Amino acid sequence: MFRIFCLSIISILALVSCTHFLFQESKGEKINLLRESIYKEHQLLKEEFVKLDTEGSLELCVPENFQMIRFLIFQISSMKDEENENLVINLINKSLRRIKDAKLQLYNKNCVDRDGDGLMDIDEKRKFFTNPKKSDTDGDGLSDKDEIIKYRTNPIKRDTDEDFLNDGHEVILNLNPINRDSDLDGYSDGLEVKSGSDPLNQCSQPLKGKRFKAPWAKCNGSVTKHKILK
Ligand SMILES: [Ca+2]
Ligand SMILES: [Ca+2]
Ligand SMILES: [Ca+2]
Ligand SMILES: [Ca+2]
Repeated sequence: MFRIFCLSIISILALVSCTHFLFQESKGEKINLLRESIYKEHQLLKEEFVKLDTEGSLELCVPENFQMIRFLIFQISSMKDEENENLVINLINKSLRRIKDAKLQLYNKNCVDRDGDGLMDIDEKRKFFTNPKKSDTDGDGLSDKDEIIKYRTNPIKRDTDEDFLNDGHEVILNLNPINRDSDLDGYSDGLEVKSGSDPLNQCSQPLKGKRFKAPWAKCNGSVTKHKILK
């Protein structure tokens, strides 16, 4: 009887220890699998980020998001061997959400416009070569957007038509900033303003100064000459 009792006890102990061993092993495997999947996710995250940022578009479109993603990836890299899988998973998920959001903004052309001139930083840098931190890059009084869309002037050149009147001044005077001789009388707008003649009237002309080659617009009446002011 005692022998049977002893054998039962030994069997139970063996079973408990075996179960404990199996449980430990499966827990270890699970952790290893989890680590492996985290590592893979992290690799994919880094690859996607590098691919998106190859041309620097992401940073130009969503700079704050970009900085955060870069920070999160750095954090994840420095943590992946530690015993805090849950935190790493959270960070990876956070990064993936940020990347998804950044991609969507880039795709929808919903990028930042730091100077508020209506042109996105990414276009100012890549297409127009204007300053994304200055709404009026050339300082002629016209915003970059107005120069590009409305007046068709050069946003990085104060005097687009080179008539010695800057673009903003011409707009104020109702002159054509992309035609150096708005009234087509042969005298440049700059010369007319300097001499006191009317740059919008063919019958009002400077007394002296260079005249462009004909043909000129005709004056219906008599011409008044104006002396160049010093
Ligand atoms: Ca802008
Ligand atoms: Ca301007
Ligand atoms: Ca001009
Ligand atoms: Ca003229």
